[in-house]
Amino acid sequence: MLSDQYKQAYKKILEAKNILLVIHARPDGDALSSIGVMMELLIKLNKPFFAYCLDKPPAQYKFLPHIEKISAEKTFSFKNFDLVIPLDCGSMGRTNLAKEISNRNQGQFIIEFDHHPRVDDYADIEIRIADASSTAEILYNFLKANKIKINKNFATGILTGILTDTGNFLYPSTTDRTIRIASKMQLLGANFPQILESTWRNKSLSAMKFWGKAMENLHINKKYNFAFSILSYEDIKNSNSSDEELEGIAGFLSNLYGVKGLVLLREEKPGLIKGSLRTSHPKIDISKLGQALGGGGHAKASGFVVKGSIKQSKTGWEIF
Ligand SMILES: [Mn+2]
Repeated sequence: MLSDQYKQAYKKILEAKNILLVIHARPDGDALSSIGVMMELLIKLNKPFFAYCLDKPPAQYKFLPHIEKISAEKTFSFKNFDLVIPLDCGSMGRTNLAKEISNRNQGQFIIEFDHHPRVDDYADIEIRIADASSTAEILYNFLKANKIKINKNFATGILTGILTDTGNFLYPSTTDRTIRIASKMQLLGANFPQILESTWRNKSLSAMKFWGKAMENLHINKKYNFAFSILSYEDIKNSNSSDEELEGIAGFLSNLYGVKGLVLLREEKPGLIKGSLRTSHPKIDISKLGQALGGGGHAKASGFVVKGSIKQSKTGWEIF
């Protein structure tokens, strides 16, 4: 039972002496909110912890509680932790601690909080709800199950994670529960307009023009009733757009009516193509296509990376 897992996880946290928190590389709003919620809890409990992420948080998230405590440097000794908590990581590889986790000592315990479909089975307590909107939503359940009072910092983190991972309630992962929790978070002090200002109404002119480029290059393959758009390395190089902005474009393009799904292909570095897959079709699990191409993700939002270059030709686009 999940509620038992929440209680066991909390018991382990209360017993732990030194805790390592980790989120995925190139962190998004949900990952940063989730680690912020966990830091708020550990600070309240007076627990020593280290918060680690391979990459620095994007500047737009500086409003999140405790975000300045996240370190992108591995300045810790892994063996000194008796509890490791990966949040929103998807797979062990995305923690950048796969080696350490695989070779961990007996007595080093792992509690995983995640809403991605399972890739690796490595946690001692695995709290995974693949149809939750966000890891932040799962943390709400966790706080609730353990009767922890939700203050403004918790509420801000939980609402930010929900908003950023659902594209502000647009994606099919938004359920009645998600909206109910979001509404509670606002009542408990989360500032919805301020979160939107920081996470959504923050597009630069060059970013907007870049979105225009993605829309201009949007096509529908009639045979499969599948939409695609392309951003070449040249486009990306000139745009200065962050990974999250690019994901946002894929989310926006998925508003296209009447298609089964959509792929946004972009050459991020010369010779490396990233694909973002989206569908809002109730019967399609697009993560299967993502997995077939060596990637992963969710049923409605998935992605992959392949080697190759994109060039525009007279007849369309060529990938080689
Ligand atoms: Mn997430």
